[in-house]
Amino acid sequence: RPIGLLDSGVGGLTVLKAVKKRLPEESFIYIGDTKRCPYGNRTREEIITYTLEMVQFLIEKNVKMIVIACNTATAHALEIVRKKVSIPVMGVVKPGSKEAVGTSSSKEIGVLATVSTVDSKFYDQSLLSEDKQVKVKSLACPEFVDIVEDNAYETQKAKRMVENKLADFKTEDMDTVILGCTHFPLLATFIQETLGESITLIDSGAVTSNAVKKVLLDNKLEAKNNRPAYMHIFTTGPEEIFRMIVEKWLGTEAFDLK
Ligand code: DGN
Repeated sequence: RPIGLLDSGVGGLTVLKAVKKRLPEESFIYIGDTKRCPYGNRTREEIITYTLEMVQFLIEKNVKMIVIACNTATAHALEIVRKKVSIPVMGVVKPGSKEAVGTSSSKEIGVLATVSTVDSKFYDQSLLSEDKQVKVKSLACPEFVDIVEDNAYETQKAKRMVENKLADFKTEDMDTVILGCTHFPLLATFIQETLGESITLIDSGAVTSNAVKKVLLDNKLEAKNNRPAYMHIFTTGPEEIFRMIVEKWLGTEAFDLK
């Protein structure tokens, strides 16, 4: 059975790529809710409803576990989804928080996320539950999501936008910044250039792959090696831009877009 991943759009592909690399023998079903993206400015109720719809879709595809590859959906719906389904469900906030607290020496950590994730204070709680001494500074960057969904994340316009947005973000002691939205790793080069080499960026997708591996092992759900792995990718929105981003990010041969 495949692993299911969901996101509001293309952002969760950054998680899919990392998990696929870590677990090449596994099969994957991905659903991006491009039609209703961005989730970042929506109400909690909307985010919960849409997330549950995608969960239902994945359950119908007979997935063996679900990764909510969206920080906004994780912040609002993780616990609700866990209560609804009988397979393991994980989000991206806890793995990212753990890694950030482990990485930071100063314990002053930045979080870049959507408006809704920042307002939920889910990262603050998650980071503080790892270490009570942590100081958190968050910034909502909704415009980063739009530029990624428009497939314009490698342009000069994107670079300038990141530079302007993050010009005053860093504090003197901050040494670690969480990319608290799964769209943001696509802008990681510009974010790193702007914040400078003294900052370690935490890509929650990359660290989530280790947590996925652990869940599979703990629940004896690893793929048996006797079937070829596949990657089926679905979008609720128009296919064209989605396909270009998938191809650029995952490679042309690797997937099957539905
Ligand atoms: N990719 C989503 C996240 O990680 O929060 C949110 C993007 C959005 O829908 N605004």
